[in-house]
Amino acid sequence: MTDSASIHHDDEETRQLERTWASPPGFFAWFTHVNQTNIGMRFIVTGFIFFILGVILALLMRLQLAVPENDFMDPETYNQVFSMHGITMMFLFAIPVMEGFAVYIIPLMLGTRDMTFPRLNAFGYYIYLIAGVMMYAALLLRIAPDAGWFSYPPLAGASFSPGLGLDFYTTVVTFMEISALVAAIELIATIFKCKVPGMSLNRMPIFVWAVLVMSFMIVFALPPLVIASLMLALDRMAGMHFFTAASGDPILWQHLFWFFGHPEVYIIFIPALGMVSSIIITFTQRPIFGYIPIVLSIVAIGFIGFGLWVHHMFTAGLPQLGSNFFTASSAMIAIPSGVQIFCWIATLWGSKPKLATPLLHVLGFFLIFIIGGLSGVMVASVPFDMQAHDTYFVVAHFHYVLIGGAVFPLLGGLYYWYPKFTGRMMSERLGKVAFWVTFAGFNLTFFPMHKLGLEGMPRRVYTYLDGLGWNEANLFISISSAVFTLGLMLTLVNVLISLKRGNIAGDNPWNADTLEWATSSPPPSYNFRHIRTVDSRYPLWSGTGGLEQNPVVTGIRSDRREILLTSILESHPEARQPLPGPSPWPFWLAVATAITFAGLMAHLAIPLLGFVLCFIAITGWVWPKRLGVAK
Ligand code: HEM
Ligand SMILES: [Cu+2]
Repeated sequence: MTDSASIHHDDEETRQLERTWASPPGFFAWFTHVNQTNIGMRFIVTGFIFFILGVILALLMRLQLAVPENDFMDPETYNQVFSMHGITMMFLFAIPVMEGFAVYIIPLMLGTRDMTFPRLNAFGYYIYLIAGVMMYAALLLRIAPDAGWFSYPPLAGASFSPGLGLDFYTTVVTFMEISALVAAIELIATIFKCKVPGMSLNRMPIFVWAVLVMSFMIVFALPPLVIASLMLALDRMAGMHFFTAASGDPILWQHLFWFFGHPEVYIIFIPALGMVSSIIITFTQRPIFGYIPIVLSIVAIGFIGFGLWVHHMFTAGLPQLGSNFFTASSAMIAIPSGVQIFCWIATLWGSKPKLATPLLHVLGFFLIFIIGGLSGVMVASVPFDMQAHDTYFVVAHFHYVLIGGAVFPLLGGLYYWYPKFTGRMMSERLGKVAFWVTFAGFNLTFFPMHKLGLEGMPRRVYTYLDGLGWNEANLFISISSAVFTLGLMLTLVNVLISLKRGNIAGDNPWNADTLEWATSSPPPSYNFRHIRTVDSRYPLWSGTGGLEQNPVVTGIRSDRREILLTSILESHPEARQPLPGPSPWPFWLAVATAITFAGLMAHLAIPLLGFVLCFIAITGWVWPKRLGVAK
């Protein structure tokens, strides 16, 4: 392939690919983009913006709690702020950011040019964006939900929470879940059908496995929440009594909510585990120890994660036998988690790993997550939980799990994939400083909360009395939360300045093993010029020549958007699949869906109008036209 004729041919085809896959320029055209790298990056950036907002709300809470009997915030404002902190972190930050990383990276890891349903992908993003903006508009207008992110009735019912706040919860949260579900379905289809030939299931990178399990969990965990919040909406708006009065049952809400809520934690945590594996493989420059045990334990966590939800309800007065069962299943989750930790340690053992910032974050994750796991085993036991429930002990525990288990790996993943996203490296020096400040600030903030909890400080209180012995710890925690935030801000600064000043990364700066590093950084709109087959779990490492030696798939058209579909298990080529190009309709359908849901809060006729608008948008979306053949 060195004669000038073929090079000339190559250039011609590259130009054609560029034309075919280009996203049209201009402000209005922005709303028509569907390429997976565009949409994935939007999820990531928007998710981090909501993270910043969530942290700001947390700082406001800590400002209020810094001293006893503070009147910086009135109780109502505090309730909205703490509810929005939880809602933001769980719904607007953690799931979308994880899905954003997946949407961006998975097709690259699989070696394909895009996802299976690009327009659906764009639709999911706009749903998410509109839902987030609506929630924050409600907060600015002081009509945000104020009964916590779990919104238990009867407190969340119409008689104790009149006004629009909880209506926002029941309608907008439901609406927002469409986005997560859409992305999950898209990821499952892409992982099963778009792997490059030769990438059989047992050669898929662990991150891909993790995203697959996360996506299945989303598909099974979110519908109960959607149904529960619709029932709550009916209670509130149509005078029904699913959760209140003699005919209803508030415990039913708790079951439905936590049947979603506990898996939700794993939905955030499992992709983070995948990131950890990717980072460990790359920085030890070794194949992972125990690929199959790791994959099996990720799958096991996915299953067991659905059998634990009642441990959030030990104080609700459930039968003793049931509680015992859920204690056992909660403790059981430690087994697959332990298997993974041992496999990682075995991979690291004796490998002389390079202590770059991504790996530092992984080590930070180990430490923090183990502490969170230990306090988890403590609260999994009913007698202990009777004491600790609804105290700051639990606040400490779940921040150890959520921030340790998800945010630290995520920051590691950010440092790791930033060069792929932007073509530039982040500063290692600033990255290390940021890591240590974040790590110290985190522990100084959340560790003392264990003590406060054991001393009886309840959670979800807007203030506390003087003389209870909680003053010093609270002041200390509030100051530490500023240190923690400072660490996070250093990473933000690093992200921003490296955009312009970072060293040029090249295709594969870390000498990593997976296919996303086999294309330029940032990837071209068509992801890969040549679709190459793979013959190992570590395609960029295997053999002497690596990927360059492998046969190329030919026959995929470059004059229209087209991807190769392969079989699920063995990844044999099956069909060529044309994909739709840019379109404004996903955006308009998202707007119409938003009108349908939000309209519920104002008048029952508005959703009817919304249905008509949705119908129009769907018609536009599916209107047949010739698949855009680039001239
Ligand atoms: C600067 C970092 C953070 C600080 C200082 C912080 C602080 C707090 C505080 C003071 C509460 C209220 C506890 C209560 O009264 O019950 C809280 C609740 C909560 N936080 Fe955070 N947090 C931070 C980051 C996070 C992150 C990254 C997540 C998730 C990924 C998270 C998830 C939650 C959840 C789910 C709640 C429960 C809200 C509720 O009860 O409705 N937080 N946080
Ligand atoms: Cu749980």
